[in-house]
Amino acid sequence: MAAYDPDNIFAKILRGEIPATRVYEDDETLAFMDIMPRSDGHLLVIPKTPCRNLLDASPAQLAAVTATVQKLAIAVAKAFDADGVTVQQFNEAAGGQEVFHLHFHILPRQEDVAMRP
Ligand code: DGP
Repeated sequence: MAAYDPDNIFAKILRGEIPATRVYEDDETLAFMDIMPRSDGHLLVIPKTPCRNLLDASPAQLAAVTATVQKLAIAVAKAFDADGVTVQQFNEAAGGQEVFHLHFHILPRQEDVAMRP
């Protein structure tokens, strides 16, 4: 597995070098809107510390990120009056990962509405 690249897009968002619509932040995690939403309310949750993906995560990073994922999945489901929530996470290019900083997708879902590609 390649090393963590500190110039990945999400690291730049963390440093405030590129803009993002931030929706939640605590000491260990940040959440912001996905720039290419596949459902209304599509969020991304990331750790504030360097981590390439799940295969590279420490137990502490994972605990912090998944706690935020659960908190925001509940909040966004309520905010969007969702019928369900899809949580997705990709690892390495072969696993569908495009940005190499650990992130979880939170996608509020409605009955009979397909996720956009
Ligand atoms: P993946 O690594 O396959 O989970 O996809 C990365 C996701 O990150 C994809 O849904 C689009 C989103 N994304 C890519 N660049 C940016 C960006 O500059 N800002 C924001 N907010 N989201 C981005």
